[in-house]
Amino acid sequence: MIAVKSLDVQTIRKDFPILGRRINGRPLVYLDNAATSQKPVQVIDAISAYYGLYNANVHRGLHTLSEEATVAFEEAREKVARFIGASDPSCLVFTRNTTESINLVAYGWARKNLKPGDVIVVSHLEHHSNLIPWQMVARDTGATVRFILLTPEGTFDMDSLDEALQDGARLVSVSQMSNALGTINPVEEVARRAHEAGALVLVDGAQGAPHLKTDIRAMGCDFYAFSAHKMCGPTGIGALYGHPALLESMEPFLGGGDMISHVWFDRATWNEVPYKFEAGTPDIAGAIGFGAAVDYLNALDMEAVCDHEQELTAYAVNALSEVEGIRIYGPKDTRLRGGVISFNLEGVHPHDVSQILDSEGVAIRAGHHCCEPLMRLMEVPGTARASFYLYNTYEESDALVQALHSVRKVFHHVASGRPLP
Ligand code: 7TS
Repeated sequence: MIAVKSLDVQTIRKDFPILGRRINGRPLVYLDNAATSQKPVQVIDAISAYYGLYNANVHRGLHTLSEEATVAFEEAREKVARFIGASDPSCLVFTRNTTESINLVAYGWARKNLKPGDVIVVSHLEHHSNLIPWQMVARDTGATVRFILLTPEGTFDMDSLDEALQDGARLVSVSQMSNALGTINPVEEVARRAHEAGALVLVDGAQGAPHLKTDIRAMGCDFYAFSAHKMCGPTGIGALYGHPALLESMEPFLGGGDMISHVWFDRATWNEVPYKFEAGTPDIAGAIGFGAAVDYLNALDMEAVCDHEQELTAYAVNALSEVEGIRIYGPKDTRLRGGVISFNLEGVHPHDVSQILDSEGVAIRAGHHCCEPLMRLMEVPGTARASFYLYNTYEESDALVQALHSVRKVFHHVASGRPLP
């Protein structure tokens, strides 16, 4: 596959100061991007400029600084909305992260609308943040949660979606891409079938927005949840896109300043969307940093980002397959997966893999990746997970493979009882 516009990774790397670090005497190889991405200097500078030059609260003061901060905050909303293909920025609510965005739908829409007999459909590979809120809604409303099952390779079994959609489905909530297996899910087709059955669709874009060119209109979802920190932006800020009519009809999640229109001692009326859902002083610096992050990604071109990651992943999967005793999870066809590779080494706990890799400067994540039920299905305590982003190189993939050979060597010696050379 030839990239429309290929990434100049060496130049990109210069934008990320942290990538110059050495860890345990080795150059940092950061392969924990599914947990959070690193931040380019453009984002760090945008946040610093806000605090250093025009720090003020938004939407209230009539002084110059407050006006400047408000303009920057609202411009960020426009940029982020445009980034996911939403034409109307008022449909984009700033939240703390994907988790809060999903909870906003759970509190603002689901608790108000669901009743016994209603069904919420999620898949077996969801992150806890797209499972627990629905378990809680089910507990509080009497609705039930049904599941899309997985094929042995970790893709959606679409027949099980059709079954789950029968009788009472009101909401289907699925991830665009799995953080545990890397599977890119067919969200457009899920949305089509869900809508045919009369259900709304929420897409958890935590792993989608950072890595895949995303257009919520083409996807056909009613809600889209994502976090800035996985896409070059700061922590503490995320967003929920909602269909305008749905946001209008929803109850606020938090009450307080900014979310009201008028207040009496015994009642209040709500501000317009999206402010109705943004009680209290927002993360102004975070929103401005989020805007700078999408500027950065737009300048690179998301199709080029996606192509780079898929090519790098195909290369890495191929090289990793040569490591003795490795088991790689998720789809074999690398066109069906993003830059996440979950694996286990026979006889070695994933925590030990991660620790030995760290001693060689390679940062990966090990554990259940907030997908404990999926790990139980897979009958593993957890996996080791390498996850790529736009600044990762083929040499870094080689360093990962090299470090895994070291892991094998250490454990081979431990198993044989011989001292390490
Ligand atoms: N959904 C998916 C698919 C995710 O990967 C994550 C975070 C979330 C939701 C929650 O995002 P948050 O920003 O609200 O925390 N995933 C991971 C991970 O894989 N390792 O650390 C966090």
